[in-house]
Amino acid sequence: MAIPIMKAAMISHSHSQFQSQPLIHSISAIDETAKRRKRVVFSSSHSSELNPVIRSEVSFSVGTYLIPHPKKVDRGGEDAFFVSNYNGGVISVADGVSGWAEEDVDPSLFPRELMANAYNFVGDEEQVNNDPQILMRKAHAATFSTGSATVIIAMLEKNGNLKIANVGDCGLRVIRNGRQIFSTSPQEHYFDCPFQLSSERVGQTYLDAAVSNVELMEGDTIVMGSDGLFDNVFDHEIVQTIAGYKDVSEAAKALANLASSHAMDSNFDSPYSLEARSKGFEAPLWKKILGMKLTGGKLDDITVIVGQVVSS
Ligand SMILES: [Mn+2]
Repeated sequence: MAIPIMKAAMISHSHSQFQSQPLIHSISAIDETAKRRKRVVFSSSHSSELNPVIRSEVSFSVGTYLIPHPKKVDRGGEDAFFVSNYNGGVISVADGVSGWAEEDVDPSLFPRELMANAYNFVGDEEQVNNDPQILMRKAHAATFSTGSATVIIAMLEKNGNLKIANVGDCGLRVIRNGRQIFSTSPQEHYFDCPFQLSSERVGQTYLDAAVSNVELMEGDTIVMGSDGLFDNVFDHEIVQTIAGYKDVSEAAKALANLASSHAMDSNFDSPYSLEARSKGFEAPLWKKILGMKLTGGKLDDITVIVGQVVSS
């Protein structure tokens, strides 16, 4: 049965009841795994002497931070992610589509199972190791929970080639020498209804993924996140924030905290509210239909992964 699923579109109200609540780092099996592996420095025994252009091999040093939606703190939110140190590093975020709660389905189950499956396939199955789209296909096929999720997977090869497969509105930015040099683009059916992998036939598949390749260099920084980051923090703020931190874990935490404070600020003109206005949502219609203000951040789960390219 086709179930129209929309993501929750919550603009914070002027007197947020959430502001006094502590923001607790999500605890889940996947998150624990990711935390244990967040320092990814790969040493290699492979020689590059066959390559006439001598480049040192590279890998990601990774920091992660997740802040659940203020109303979903007790269950850890509906984002999931993993970090693997396979090859130069494999990182991924999945964002459970919250509309499933209206069908009495826990929206966190699908993305968590999807990420656990993807993590388990990495390194074990030869054919997935060079193609994030194939990894996405396998992980999706192995996921039996009901639900749906947006998902992004990025794989770094030791020669610096970053392969990205993206379904929906998670995203990735590449920053080099203080400037953003690459960004993924979100895919959506209509405002606030992103492409999504689903347990239902109506959803998208790996074939719908936007696929990108970026040649990374030592010193580059990538920022991957769920829409909770990109709906609340502008790209120039990401670049600015990253510049202030050497430690990737500190950088990820700072970005997540910035997204969280913007999400709860009803006066902040966020990327999300700009997008809403550009799609024709105007007060008072906006207020009337959604009971929300036109400005403000978007309350959501916020996942941030910061990866710095280091020589290994
Ligand atoms: Mn989200």
